[in-house]
Amino acid sequence: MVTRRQILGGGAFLAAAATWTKTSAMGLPEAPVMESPDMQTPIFPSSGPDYQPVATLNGWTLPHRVVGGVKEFHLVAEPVERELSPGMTAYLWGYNGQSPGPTIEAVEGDRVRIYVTNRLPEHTTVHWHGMILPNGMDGVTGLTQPGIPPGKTFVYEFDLVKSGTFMYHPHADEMVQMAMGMMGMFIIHPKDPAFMRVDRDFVFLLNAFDIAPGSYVPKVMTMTDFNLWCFNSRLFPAISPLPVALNDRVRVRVGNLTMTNHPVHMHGYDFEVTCTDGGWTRPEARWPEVSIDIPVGAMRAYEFDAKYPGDWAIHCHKSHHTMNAMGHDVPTFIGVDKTEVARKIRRVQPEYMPMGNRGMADMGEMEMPLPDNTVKMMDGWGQFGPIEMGSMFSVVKVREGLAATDYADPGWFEHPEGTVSYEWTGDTPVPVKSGDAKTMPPAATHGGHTPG
Ligand SMILES: [Cu+2]
Repeated sequence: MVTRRQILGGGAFLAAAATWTKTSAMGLPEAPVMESPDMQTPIFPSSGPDYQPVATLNGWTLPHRVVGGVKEFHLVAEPVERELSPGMTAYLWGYNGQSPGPTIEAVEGDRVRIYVTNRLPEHTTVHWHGMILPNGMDGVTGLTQPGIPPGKTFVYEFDLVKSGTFMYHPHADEMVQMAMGMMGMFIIHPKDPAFMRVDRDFVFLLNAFDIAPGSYVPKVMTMTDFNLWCFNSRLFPAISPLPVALNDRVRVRVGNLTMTNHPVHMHGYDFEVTCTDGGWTRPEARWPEVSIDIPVGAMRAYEFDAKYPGDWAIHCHKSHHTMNAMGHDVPTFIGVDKTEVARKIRRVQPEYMPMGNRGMADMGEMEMPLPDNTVKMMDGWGQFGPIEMGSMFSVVKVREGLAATDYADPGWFEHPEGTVSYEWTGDTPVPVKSGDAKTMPPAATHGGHTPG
């Protein structure tokens, strides 16, 4: 009788085989799938060094397991249906049910093993943008590895040698796969929990699609003339707000994987870039900003102390990027009297509505029939009326008394009496009282905030 030992022919091999068997029995790590496009509550660490987890706008963090001290993750590259906004769904490619893929979070010094299963109709790879790792783990098809064929699973394994904000995306048929929405963020928290500690840490990607109104699949050949400009594959007013407790130290990390730069502007504060995808910015190398240009293929993180309560807009400052699906070859009619021509057209087309002779703000409240699967050019209602924005726009909501783990939308800001711009009616204005922490405070009364 031939024994198993005789076939394997040696104790060492047997030991190896046993190890293999054990790993095999564990199988691939679970590959969770996210159904919802809503922002999921951050996952606080249950072991290892403490850190403040990130909140991904309209996104989530990929759970992991630990095997022999290695953090194991499982990404599945696959076609997904992503709701860009209620009423508009895109057929994209992404990871684990969503585009962008889930945010991966780990800690400096960790060793990670990331299984990547390819369920796309063509090969793919994953490139870990900004990371210091062995060359063969860099994920460039043909250069550092063969493409992962459809149906196969490849393993990436490396040590996380530095903390910071990184991205992941394919380096295989890159133009198509990124235009289809394949990308995600990779956050490495510092090993020292006190280093660069914040109370709220938001992260999102800037991405763009060209999807004709009424259709579902992005045109992948488009180079610059995209019509949907997104925060994390989502369009305002469907983008999560950024809820912040008064006096929180806040970080906002923004990655750009579109084909153009985006000057991200936040109202109500000045702030400083504290991190790029190259690493943390030294304090002596920072300067105050209110708009931060995010170059193509780059990440910028900025920080501020949330001293001023309110609903503060955060948006791309290219005004075309705060408009949803629109045609750009529309002539300008400002100042043109179209009354007579409209009267004539209505004889044959009774619903005809002349547009844009006073500007285009009317479109914010206009109820027009839309083709299936598209969104209004500008949308969103605030407590004072239509916001007339779309696409790359959201609101930082700074509130007194928000619980540290509360990321729910706190609703609209209740403005203290006398602090809202108003119509002049000929009376002598009453001065707004100062010294109240809830109003825009003068320098001496910064809401009692004590640094640190
Ligand atoms: Cu922009």
